[in-house]
Amino acid sequence: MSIQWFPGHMTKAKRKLEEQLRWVDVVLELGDARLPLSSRNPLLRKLLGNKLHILLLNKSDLADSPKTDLWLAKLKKDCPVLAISAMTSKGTRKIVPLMETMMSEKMDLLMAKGVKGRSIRAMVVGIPNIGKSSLINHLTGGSQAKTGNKPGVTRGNQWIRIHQKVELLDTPGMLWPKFDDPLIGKKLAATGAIRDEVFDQEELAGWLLEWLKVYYPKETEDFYQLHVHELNLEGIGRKRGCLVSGGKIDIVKTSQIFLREFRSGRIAKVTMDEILTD
Ligand SMILES: Nc1nc2c(ncn2[C@@H]2O[C@H](COP(=O)(O)OP(=O)(O)OP(=O)(O)O)[C@@H](O)[C@H]2O)c(=O)[nH]1
Ligand SMILES: [Mg+2]
Repeated sequence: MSIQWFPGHMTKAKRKLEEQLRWVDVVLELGDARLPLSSRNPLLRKLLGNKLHILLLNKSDLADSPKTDLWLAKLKKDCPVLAISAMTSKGTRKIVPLMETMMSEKMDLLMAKGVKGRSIRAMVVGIPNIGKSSLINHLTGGSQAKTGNKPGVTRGNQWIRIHQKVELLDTPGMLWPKFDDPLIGKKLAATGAIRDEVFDQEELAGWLLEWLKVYYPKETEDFYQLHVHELNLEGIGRKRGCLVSGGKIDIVKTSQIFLREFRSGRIAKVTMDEILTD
């Protein structure tokens, strides 16, 4: 469940994350493929220090695929990155082999010191609603087979074996969304990362519709079977039969339906962050 972030929450989440990070070799940072920039918290980088780090752009089934490829090419200059979908399983089989490759040097060092058979320890981190639990369930195959508390791992951290050589911390690390920029806030709300109570639904829906008309006009017109001059919340409300007495359109209900249709990816597969050229 998403929560509204305020400084107290952030401090608590940050402290918990710092504690969890001590026990892992590799951090699987989940981002949203529709928001390769806005769904990431820039503070993570600092918290990670030189810990191994993989960026997973989740929900790629909902994103604009050619744009995802452009983003991957850009982001991989910074850290290893994969486009995945915890829903359709796309790309998820590449995660463990990538971890093994990245860890091979450290494992060789451990072997040289006589430490044998040590598993790679990984954890998932990300902002609310990004798919952390879905990915953990996917990687563990819904398995409840915890590998037990590790000696020295306090506060009840549980590990789940996801591969012969890899264990996953069963609770994800919570990153808070960063939305001091109003545009980032709107994008996060549109994709469902910020809960609906935070933004006025009608205003958000109005903004999103204008955004779609700029970036995905044809797809939106086709989906609603409306010409651009009728493509507004009133028009959509009429199409969806959202009427109140007197034949007026129920704009609040229309806004909710429209946001739901957008989030399901049925209007268009979208990427909302513009790729910045170097
Ligand atoms: N289309 C699509 N939906 C996804 C994907 N991964 C997760 N979801 C959906 O996104 C929503 C949030 O997923 P969760 O796994 O609960 O996300 P979370 O990060 O654990 O959320 P919190 O625990 O609230 O922070 C659910 O409705 C999932 O079904 C994906 O790859 N594609
Ligand atoms: Mg969760």
